[in-house]
Amino acid sequence: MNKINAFPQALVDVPMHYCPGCTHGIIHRLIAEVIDEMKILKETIGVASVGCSCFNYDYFNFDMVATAHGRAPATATGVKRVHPDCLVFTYQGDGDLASIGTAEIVHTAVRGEKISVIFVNNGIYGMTGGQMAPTSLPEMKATTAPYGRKTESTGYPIKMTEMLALQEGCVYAERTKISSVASIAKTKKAIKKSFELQLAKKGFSIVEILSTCPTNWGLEPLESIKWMEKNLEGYYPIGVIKDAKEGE
Ligand SMILES: Cc1ncc(C[n+]2csc(CCOP(=O)(O)OP(=O)(O)O)c2C)c(N)n1
Repeated sequence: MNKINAFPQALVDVPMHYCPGCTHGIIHRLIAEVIDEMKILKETIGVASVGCSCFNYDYFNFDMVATAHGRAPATATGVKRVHPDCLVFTYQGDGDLASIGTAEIVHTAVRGEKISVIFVNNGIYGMTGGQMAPTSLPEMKATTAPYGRKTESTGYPIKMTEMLALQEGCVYAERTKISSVASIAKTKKAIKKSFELQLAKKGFSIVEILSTCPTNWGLEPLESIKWMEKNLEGYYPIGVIKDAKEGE
């Protein structure tokens, strides 16, 4: 029998700790497949941040660095400058990237650090129990916003990827989602493009991935996907936000 797909070398074959319906595991697999296809297992260094994915160094079969909440882009800056020929990426949730680490991510893009950022946006603080994140939608319920997010007192959801795309140092920014076979394939393509641009010594790039948190949203996994497409995607449209210019 012909094997059409093998377990990625870049992933460790152990059960993951994620809740049913969480998309972190799918995103890990996509990153691993891209690393396998690009044959860069020994030249990849990932930076794990804080949040549900903080243990992803147990799942990736390449070098990983654990860093403090929000500081992954700063850590990745140092790693990349010491290892300019390695592929360096951060893996960050929205609480991590858009709240505690806002300064780090903005200035890393401004400096045009040649790193890739995988930004997993589920609109909530997952690991710590479903608190409101800067990306939570208006009227979205969270444990710290039991009546829903009120824009009068907490402002509006932050569109990080659009903001980062405005910076000269950012060469590529795309938002994708994990909801279907087609959208998963598109997400993989975006991750690959970001990694290829980095190895071609272009600048900073970010792939924002709209994802789900069934546990903290209080929905079944399939309902979560529908909710994500109807609500999160309504506020954060998917597509290429900034494309790498020809010959850049
Ligand atoms: C400086 C600091 N503040 C707060 C925390 C607690 N904390 C750990 S994970 C987390 C939420 C992470 O949410 P997100 O980045 O959205 O990732 P998710 O868990 O949803 O994947 C928080 C607030 C911490 N570890 N360090």
